[in-house]
Amino acid sequence: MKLSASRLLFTSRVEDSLFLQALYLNVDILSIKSYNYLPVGSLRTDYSFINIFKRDSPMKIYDVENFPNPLRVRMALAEKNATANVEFVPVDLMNGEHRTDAFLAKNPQAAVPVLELDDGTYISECTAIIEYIDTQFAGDSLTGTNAKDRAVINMMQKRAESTVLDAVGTYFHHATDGLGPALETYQNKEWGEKQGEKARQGLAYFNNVLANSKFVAGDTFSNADITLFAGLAFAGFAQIEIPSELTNLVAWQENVAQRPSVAG
Ligand SMILES: N[C@@H](CCC(=O)N[C@@H](CS)C(=O)NCC(=O)O)C(=O)O
Repeated sequence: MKLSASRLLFTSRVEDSLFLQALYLNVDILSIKSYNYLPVGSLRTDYSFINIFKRDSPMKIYDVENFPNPLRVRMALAEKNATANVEFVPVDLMNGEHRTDAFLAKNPQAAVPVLELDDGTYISECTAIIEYIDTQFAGDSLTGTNAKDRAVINMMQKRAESTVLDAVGTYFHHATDGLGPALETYQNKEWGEKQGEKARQGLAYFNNVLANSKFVAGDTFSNADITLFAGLAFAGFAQIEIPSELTNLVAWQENVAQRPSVAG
């Protein structure tokens, strides 16, 4: 868990009450140091410095770094300057940890990422996790702030997800070796190739969209851009080439790659 140190100055040395307040504030007390500035016998005005560790956020994200869907959530967190507020729990996906009963209790879909809140709620699906992150942290909105923007972002995000990211994913799992024979227990090469074709059409569609707008859902960067960017990263990994004539798409990808949330 990410912790941040703080030091508080309290007048009036009532340590029992401080411990109660610490409990209420969800902080851990490390030490208390008291100073008597006035001689004993005079009106007591003692001071206590109390060193605390504040639990910044008890949010956990179960994921695999550098995988396409986890990338979406990590980009959203970075866009909101909130990465340090989350504890990342690595899932040993290549050895099938995501298919164990313990993980299926968190996400019956056997997939990462999964967000765990401090009350024990598990949230899967990147769109749901990013919606939560977007409303929980300050900064430019990734999901829109009015009815029209929210609807347009939602629509374009879904298009990027189904026609690029998920289509590439199906191509990868069915038409290539995917994650290897231990995990790819059912493969349908023809279906995979068909989804690869769908992904190529999706890329051409977004190239047209980006001829007229700076970002996928309009003038501002949004969750729709995050999904498409992760889709292109997955396409590169799965060796689906982005045709160089899709100049708008290539320029947009270079532009997004320069954002601090990607470039670091
Ligand atoms: N629609 C899900 C997709 C999640 C997903 O497919 N994650 C991949 C990693 S990028 C996974 O866990 N795959 C497990 C597997 O293929 O067995 C989301 O938005 O989170």
